[in-house]
Amino acid sequence: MSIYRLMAAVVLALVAANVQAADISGTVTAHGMRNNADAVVYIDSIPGKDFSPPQEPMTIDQKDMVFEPHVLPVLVGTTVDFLNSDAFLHNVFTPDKCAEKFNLGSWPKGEARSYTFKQPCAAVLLCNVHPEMEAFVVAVPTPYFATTDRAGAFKITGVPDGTYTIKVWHPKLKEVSQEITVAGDTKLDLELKKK
Ligand SMILES: [Cu+2]
Repeated sequence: MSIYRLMAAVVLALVAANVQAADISGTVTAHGMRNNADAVVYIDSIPGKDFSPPQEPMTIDQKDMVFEPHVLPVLVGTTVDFLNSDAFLHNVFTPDKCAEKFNLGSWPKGEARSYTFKQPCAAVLLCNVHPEMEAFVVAVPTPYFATTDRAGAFKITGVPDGTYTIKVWHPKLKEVSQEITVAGDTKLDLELKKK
């Protein structure tokens, strides 16, 4: 079989496997914020369903004294590599119990240190060298999550039809929880307000 026929077969198999899966898309309005970015929209735990975390780690970079990305959602069990891309030392620690208040020490340019998020957690990440640095890892119980862009748009892909609890987390605004029934592609608009 030629490589092209093989690729075509793989694509067709993937399409067939995804027939039942839908997208949840829409916008989040973050009232009182400069823009609508950095909200995490996700499906909360589904009774009777466990999901395997990805084998490959996710990465948060420290570059020009900024954590990139600022907000990283992951499936519980995912390992995050914290990379230093600056020519000086950075540190990463969290005061949050759900991430075991980890402190990874400090390390030079080109190196990374890792932490595996073992339970649902919205952990703030700080650097004890640069107090202005801040980021968040949001570990959630399902692989169905997305972050919003500055316009507030989000898209969760590959969701099987069903009824779920959608949650929205934001660094500064009150968490929102809402039931949703997915039967094919589904639209959802949400509003976040002050705590
Ligand atoms: Cu730093």
